[in-house]
Amino acid sequence: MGMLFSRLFSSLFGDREARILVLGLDNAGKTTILYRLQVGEVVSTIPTIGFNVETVQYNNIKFQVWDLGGQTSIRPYWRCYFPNTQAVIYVVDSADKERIGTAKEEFHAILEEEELKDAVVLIYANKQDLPDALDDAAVTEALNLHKIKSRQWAIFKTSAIKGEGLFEGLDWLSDTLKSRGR
Ligand SMILES: Nc1nc2c(ncn2[C@@H]2O[C@H](COP(=O)(O)OP(=O)(O)O)[C@@H](O)[C@H]2O)c(=O)[nH]1
Ligand SMILES: [Mg+2]
Repeated sequence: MGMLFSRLFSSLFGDREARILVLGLDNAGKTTILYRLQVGEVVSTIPTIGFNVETVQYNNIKFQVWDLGGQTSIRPYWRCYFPNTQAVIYVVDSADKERIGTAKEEFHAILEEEELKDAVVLIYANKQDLPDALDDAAVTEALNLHKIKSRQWAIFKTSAIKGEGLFEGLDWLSDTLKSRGR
């Protein structure tokens, strides 16, 4: 995995510090994905304001993860993490139909953040191994992805548990960032 990752990401960002945010509702599978990628040690920190941020540093690329939804009072503090973000990986529990509406609202709220306006967006329709999971077309519809204008995005079916689809998504991300000269 480490080698594959090098191929995907080495020299992609030069020496520049880059950030990839991995976001989504709690229980979507974000932490599982972070461990699945096996690119480094996951460090968990709780800033004074009180939300849990998991970080993996891979060369000059920082992957950072936290849960969306819940407490609105801490949201302004998320902005500390937005500068230098090249990409957002948005993880959806495709089997959680009850909360897919919330997942959609949180997603579009994140896209409206000024400092994330240039970030490309990769959506993982996760938990595809569950029998009642929505497929990528259904998640596209549920999240209203076609509403996204002037931003590159793609959706991939994944199973973090089985390790499926994750690298296909990262391949797209890598190609997309490369074509933008980043
Ligand atoms: N069936 C299935 N379960 C998953 C998948 N990804 C994560 N999970 C499970 O979903 C739960 C929440 O995962 P976690 O990574 O902690 O979600 P987070 O809150 O987004 O970080 C855990 O019990 C995981 O084992 C998946 O692709 N398929
Ligand atoms: Mg987590």
